[in-house]
Amino acid sequence: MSDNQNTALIVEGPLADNERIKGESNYLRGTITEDLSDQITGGFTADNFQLIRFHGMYQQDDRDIRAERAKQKLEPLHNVMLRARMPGGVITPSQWLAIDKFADEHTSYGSIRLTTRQTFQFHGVLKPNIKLMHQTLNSIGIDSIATAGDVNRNVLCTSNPVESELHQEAYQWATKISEHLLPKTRAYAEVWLDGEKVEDTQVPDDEPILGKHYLPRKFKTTVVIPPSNDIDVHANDLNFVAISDNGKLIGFNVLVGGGLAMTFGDNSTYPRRADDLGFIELKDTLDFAAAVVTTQRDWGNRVNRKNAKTKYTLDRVGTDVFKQEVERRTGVAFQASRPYEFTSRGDTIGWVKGIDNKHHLTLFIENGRIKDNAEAALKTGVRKIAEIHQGDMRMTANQNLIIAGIAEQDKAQIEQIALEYGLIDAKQSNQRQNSMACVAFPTCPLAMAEAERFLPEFVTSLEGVLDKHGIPDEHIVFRVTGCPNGCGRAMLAEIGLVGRGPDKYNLYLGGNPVGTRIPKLYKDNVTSADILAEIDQLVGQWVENRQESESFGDFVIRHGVVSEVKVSVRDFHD
Ligand code: SRM
Ligand code: SF4
Repeated sequence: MSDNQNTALIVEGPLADNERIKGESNYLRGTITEDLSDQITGGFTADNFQLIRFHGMYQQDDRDIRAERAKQKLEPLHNVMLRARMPGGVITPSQWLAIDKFADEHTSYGSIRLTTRQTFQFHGVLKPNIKLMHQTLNSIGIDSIATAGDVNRNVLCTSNPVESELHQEAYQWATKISEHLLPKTRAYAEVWLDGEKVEDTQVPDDEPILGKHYLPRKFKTTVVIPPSNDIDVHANDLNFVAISDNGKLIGFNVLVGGGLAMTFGDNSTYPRRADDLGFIELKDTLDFAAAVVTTQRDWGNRVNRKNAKTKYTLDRVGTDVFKQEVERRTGVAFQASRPYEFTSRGDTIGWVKGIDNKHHLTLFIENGRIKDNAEAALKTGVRKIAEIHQGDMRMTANQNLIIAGIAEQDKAQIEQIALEYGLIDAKQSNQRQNSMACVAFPTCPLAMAEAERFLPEFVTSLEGVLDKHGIPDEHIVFRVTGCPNGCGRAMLAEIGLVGRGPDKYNLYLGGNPVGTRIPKLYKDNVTSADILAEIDQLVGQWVENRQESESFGDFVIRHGVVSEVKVSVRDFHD
């Protein structure tokens, strides 16, 4: 819990410009429709640049060719990235076939990118194809409402449906929470799906939960089933930790205030673990979800966006004050937290058999990038599986893909396809399967260093280090993010790299394997070669001095290499 309790409930001062944009947007419409028909620019202008985010899109350009285009006096080649809303990451094979086709025909990168929040992104959709994209998705039951912007984002849920009944219940809650917290404006249908105009219906828009100005900042929610922490609760504003009795869900512990982003040089920003507020019964779930969201809506910092997330609200007003307000709004008191334990975090790659006798195959997808290239035709392989698969598919929060609910008689054929297209590869090390990077270059406008394109080769070097020290089958949770926003969740890794500039990273150490500890800065602004040398030396010390089954992250703290981050606001920057 925070040690910084000062009960200024509302931050006074001139509001951030995003507040004006939201307030003047007519419930997120802006002038997006006018911009769509403007042929002069390939991008969106003024406020619409921000507003399209609430509809699940970001304006981008290819940074690899930006300088060259500028030399030719051309505007950047604007396009959009779309992020779909897929609560719990569940997608049917027929939906997959449709998105696979769209990626081929209408995106400049021809790929489907699985994200760290259990959904997929299209990169490189040009303006003339944007409406077609939304209409194609709508025709298969997918939308991209509120996957970006100051709203509750895609709701995550533990991926592997191995305990089928419990997973089904948890997944249904993820879906219900997502629907409950979704913006109610009809702007999305009106702008992208040619839905009826609000003036014609005579029914005005209303946002009973989010309000006309929506939330102060992005908001992230999960439903997690211990002992797996595959969705990384501490990266999220609001978590419902499933508490079960004899395989039946009976309620949730509610964890609030996690988040990983920071800004270099601004010590008022930091990654923070979520606090456990207590246990609630199932029947109260939606009320508590709304109460946490509305408390953050009313108390979150609307003056400074850098300090606007729930984690900062908790540290500013005090966790107990926040908790009491949530109880006041629901009229229900939290009960004492029920015991639970996280014992794992990564996905279990390969086959598992569920308690319903169905088989689930988790495919490791490096950095979530599904594409055909010279080494492997992963995209074709997934398509071939989707063409015959009778169950469903699940995108994981570790950027992998589960082919779920496979009957015994279909197992061999699916395995055969996965092997043929490189989706199962016995040569992949545990280290590779427990390494992850954010997108970064060329599409991310905020990237300071490479991440996705950097990771594969660096992991090969890491494998070399483990091999040299005689532990080729072990792994250290390793993550890279191209800037301090932390999309690859390096701030929950045992070894985390955070991009500072071309081939320059900050090296953080000391997260733990189950993702309940924030790592600490060890070396600032170092090259990848220097980082590798440091890791080589530290792994040598770990192997020589570790206690029985002591993880690398635990070792570096016990050995005094870095100090432990117990309370972020106090320890992270000291
Ligand atoms: Fe993220 C912004 C990609 C998960 C914290 N993130 C971005 C943008 C949209 C850049 C931008 O604002 O223009 C990136 C687009 C890159 C691209 O070309 O695709 C981007 N974030 C991603 C994804 C695709 C990374 C990935 O490799 O999978 C993840 C998409 C998740 C999804 O499906 O919704 C992604 N982003 C995360 C996570 C991890 C998580 O949520 O588990 C975090 C850290 C957790 C947290 O929120 O604290 C994260 N992204 C950010 C931030 C910093 C927010 C903050 O609190 O300050 C930004 C920048 C911002 O919001 O201003 C950002
Ligand atoms: Fe882009 Fe930074 Fe997020 Fe990586 S961490 S995707 S570089 S915003």
